[in-house]
Amino acid sequence: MSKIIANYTSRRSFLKGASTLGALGVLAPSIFSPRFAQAAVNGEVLSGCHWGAFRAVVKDGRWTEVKPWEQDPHPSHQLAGVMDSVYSPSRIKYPMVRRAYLEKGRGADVEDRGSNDFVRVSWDKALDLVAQELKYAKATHGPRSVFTGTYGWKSAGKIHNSRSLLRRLINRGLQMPNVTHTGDYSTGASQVIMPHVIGTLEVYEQQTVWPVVVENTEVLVVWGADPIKTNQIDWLIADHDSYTYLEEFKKTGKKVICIDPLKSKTAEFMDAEWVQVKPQTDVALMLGMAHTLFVEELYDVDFMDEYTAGFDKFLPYLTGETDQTPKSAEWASEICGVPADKIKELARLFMGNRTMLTSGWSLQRQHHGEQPHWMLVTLASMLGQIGLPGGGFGLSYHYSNGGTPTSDGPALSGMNDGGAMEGSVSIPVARVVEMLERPGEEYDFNGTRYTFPDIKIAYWAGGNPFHHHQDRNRMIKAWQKLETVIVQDYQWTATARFADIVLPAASAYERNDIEAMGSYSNKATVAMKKIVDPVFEARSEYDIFVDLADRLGNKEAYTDGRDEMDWIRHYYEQAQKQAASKNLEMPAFEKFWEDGIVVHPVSQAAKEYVRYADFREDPLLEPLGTPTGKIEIYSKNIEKMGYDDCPPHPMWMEPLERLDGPDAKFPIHVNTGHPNDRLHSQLNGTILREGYAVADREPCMVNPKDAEARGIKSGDVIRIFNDRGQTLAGAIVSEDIMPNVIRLYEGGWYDPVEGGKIGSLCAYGDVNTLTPDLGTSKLAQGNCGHTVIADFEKFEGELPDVKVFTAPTNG
Ligand code: PGD
Ligand code: PGD
Ligand code: 6MO
Repeated sequence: MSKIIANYTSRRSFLKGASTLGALGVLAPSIFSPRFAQAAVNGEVLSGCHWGAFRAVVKDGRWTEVKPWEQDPHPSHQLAGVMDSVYSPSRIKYPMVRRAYLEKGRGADVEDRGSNDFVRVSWDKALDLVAQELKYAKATHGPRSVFTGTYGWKSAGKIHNSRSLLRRLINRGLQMPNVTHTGDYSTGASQVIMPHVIGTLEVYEQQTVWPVVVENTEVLVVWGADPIKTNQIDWLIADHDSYTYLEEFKKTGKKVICIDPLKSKTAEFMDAEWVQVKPQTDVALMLGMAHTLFVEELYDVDFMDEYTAGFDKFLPYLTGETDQTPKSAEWASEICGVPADKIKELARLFMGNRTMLTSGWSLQRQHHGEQPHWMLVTLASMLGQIGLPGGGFGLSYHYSNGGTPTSDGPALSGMNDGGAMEGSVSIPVARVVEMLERPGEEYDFNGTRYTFPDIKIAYWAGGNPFHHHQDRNRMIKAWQKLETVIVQDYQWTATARFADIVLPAASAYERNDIEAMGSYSNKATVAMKKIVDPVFEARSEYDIFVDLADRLGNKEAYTDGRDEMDWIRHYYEQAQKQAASKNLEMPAFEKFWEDGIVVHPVSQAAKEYVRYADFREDPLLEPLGTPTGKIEIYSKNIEKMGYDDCPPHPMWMEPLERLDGPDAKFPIHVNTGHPNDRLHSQLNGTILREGYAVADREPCMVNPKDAEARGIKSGDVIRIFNDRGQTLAGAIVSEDIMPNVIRLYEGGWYDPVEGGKIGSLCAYGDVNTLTPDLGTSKLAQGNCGHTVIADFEKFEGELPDVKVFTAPTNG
C-alpha cells in the first residue's frame, strides 16, 4: 500500500512569515500544564482521528508533515487534509457575533442570518452572552426551550466530546430539562425497523468476520455499498484492516457483484460485476428474486419454518394473491431496470452458492427506507444461509471496517451528559426542522405519539446541519424562528454563518484526549496527544464548557473536580481495571502516554466469529430479541401501529419521487452518496479540494448520454435544479454512472450567492439544496437524503465566485 501522504507545507500565503506564527499561537504564552499535557515544539507526535492513526511532525511549534501510523495497512489519502484543516483559511479564528444580534439583541433581523455580517468580540463577551441567553431561556421560556440535539461527526476523543459536553452543560450547568435527539442520519430507518425484524440494531453490530468470509463465501454481493470508499472512516480511529481482507478476497478470484446505480470504488477495486439498478427500486429487485426462488421452488423451506415467523402472511403478497400483482422478475424489471433474466440468474446464483449479501445504508436513507433491509433479510432467509460461515447478510461491512475481528481489549468509557433532568425529551434526529415549524403539535414515532417542544435557542457543537439536513431553503426559513443560534466549530461552515454567536473551538489536534481504534475491532487504545497549541483564539471544547458552567454557577458539578489530563487518566485507569479482570495487562498510564498506543490481542474465537451461528444452532435457547424469538417477516407489533406508510411485512412502496416514477416531474435522479475525498463536509475547506474540484465547484458525475443531450462536457459548470432549490457544480462526464442518474456527493458547503436569501443559487454544490425533508415513515422518521429527482443544464450566466472557503469579513 502506498504511503500517500505528502509533506504539505502550507501554500497559504496569509500564513507565511514569523508574525503569522505568532498569530497561530506558537509564540502565545502557554497556560501551566503537566509536562506530558503540552504540545511538542519540535518532534514527532503519534495521534489519531476518524481517518486513522498518524504521526505528526512538528517544527518550531507548527505541524509540518503527516505520516500514517506504520501499522495502518491502507492509510487514507484524506490525512493530508486533516493537517491542512488546522491552518486553512476556513478556520474560525475568533469569537464572533452577528452584527444585528449584537446591536439589537436576541431575535433581531433573523432573515439576515447567513449574510456573513459578523463582529469580532472577546471570549468574555461571547461567553457572557451565551450564559445570559441560557439563563434567560430558563427563566422566561422554561424547560425544553434549548435544543442540544447537536447531531454530527465531532472529532474522535473521549473527553472533548462536544455533544456530551453540551448536554452536560444544560443538565448540570443550567439544570434544566433538555431537548436532544434520538437516532442518527446514517441509519435512521434501519436502526428502528431492524429490532422489530431481527431483535437488534443490526447496523452497528459485528459482522461474520472477514477471515470466515474470505474462506467460505463463494459469492460476495455488495448491495448499495462502497466499502473501499467508506471504510476510510471510523466513528473512532480507523484501523483500515478491512482493506487487507478485501484484497485477500479479491485474490481468491471468487465472484463479487456490486448492485449500484454507479460503478463504485469497490466495483473497480474488486473487478466486480456491476449490476445497474435504478435508484430507490431495490425492494422491487429483491422481490423479483424472492418470487423466482418461490416459483422455482428453490428457497429453503426448512429454514423458513424453523427460524422465521410470518412468511405465510408475506407469501400472498409475493404471489399477487392479495393485489393481483405477482412480484415476478418481469414485474420487478419494469420498475428497477434490471432485465428479468438477470434477476432470475442472480436469484439462482445466490441460492446455489454460499452467498453473503452485504448492504450499505444509502438504501434506507430513502422514503420508505424501512423496507429495503427488511426485504434483504427476507431474501437472505429464503436463501437459508443466515448463521452459516460466510452466508447470510451483513449491514455493516462498509462501516468502520466492520467484520474485522474484535480484540480482547477493554471498552473505553468517555464523557457522559451528566444525567438529564426529569422532563427532558428527544426528537427523531431528522425531524429538527419540522420541530421548529410545528411547536406543540404531535408526531408519530415507532408506535407512540409525541409532542414537538417549543425551541428558542439552538446550540450546535460538533455537527454541520447546514450540510447534513435536507431541503436547505425550508430549513433557512425554519431557523428564523429561533431567537438565538450558537455554533461552536473550528471551521466557517454554513452552519456557523447562519449563527448569532460563533465560538472558535480548538481542533482535535490542539488538545489532549484518548480514543479507541476500531469501532468493531477495538484494536488499540490511542493517546490523542496535542500536536500544536490552539491557533488564533481557539479554545478546547472542555475549557469552553467549563467556563460556561462556571458562569452558570455550577462549575464543580460540571467538572467533578477533573481537568483534561485527569479525565484521560481516569478513563485509561478504568480500562486498565477492566483489562485486569480479563487477565490482560496494560502498561501504567505514564508509559501508555509516552508510547502513545496499546495494541490489544485478538483471540482465535474472535477470528472465527459467525453472526447468528448460535441462533442457528439452537433457536430455542438462543432466540432473537423479537416477540417470536425468530426472524419476523411479518411483525404483529408493526401491524398494531397501523401506519399507512409502514406495512407489517416488507413491501414495494412508491417513494415521494423517483426516476421514471408514476408522477416524476424531473428526468434525473440525484445520487447523494458520501464523498471519497472527505468525511461529509469535513475537510471541504482544505487543500484536498484542489484534487477534486471542477471549475472550483463540487464535482458532479454525469453519464455521456445526458451530457450530450444538454451540450455539456467535462469541466463545464452546470446548474442542477428542482422545485426545492438550485446549485452549481462542475461536470465530470463518465460511463461509470447510469444514464438519467447524476452524482453530487453530500457535504459540499452551502454557498448562497445571496447569503441568507431563501431560494438563492448555491455557488459551490450543496446537494441538500435539492433534497426533500420528510421522514422515511411514521415508524422510523429517518431522513430521505437519497430521495431526489431534478434536472440540470449547462450554466451560461455570469459565474459567481465561490466564497465559502474563506472567513467572512472581520472573521
Ligand atoms: P460533518 O461534515 O462531519 O457532517 O453530518 P455531520 O453534521 O456529521 O460535520 C461535523 C462538523 O463538526 C464539522 O463542521 C466539523 O468542523 C465540526 N467538528 C469536528 N470536530 C469538532 C469538535 O471537536 N468540536 C466542534 N465543536 N466541532 C467539530 C453527517 C450526516 O449527513 C450523516 S452521518 C449522514 S449519514 C447523512 N448523509 C447524507 C446523505 O447520504 N445524503 C444527503 N443528501 N444528506 C446527508 N446528510 C447526512
Ligand atoms: P453512500 O455513499 O451513501 O454510503 O455509507 P453508505 O453505504 O450509506 O452509498 C453507498 C453506495 O450506495 C454508493 O455507491 C451509492 O451509489 C449507492 N446507492 C445510492 N442509492 C442507491 C440505490 O437506490 N440503490 C442501490 N443499489 N445503491 C444505491 C455511509 C457511511 O459512510 C456513513 S453513514 C458515514 S457517516 C461515513 N461517511 C463517510 C464519508 O462521508 N466519506 C467517506 N470517505 N467515508 C465515509 N464512511 C461512512
Ligand atoms: Mo452517517
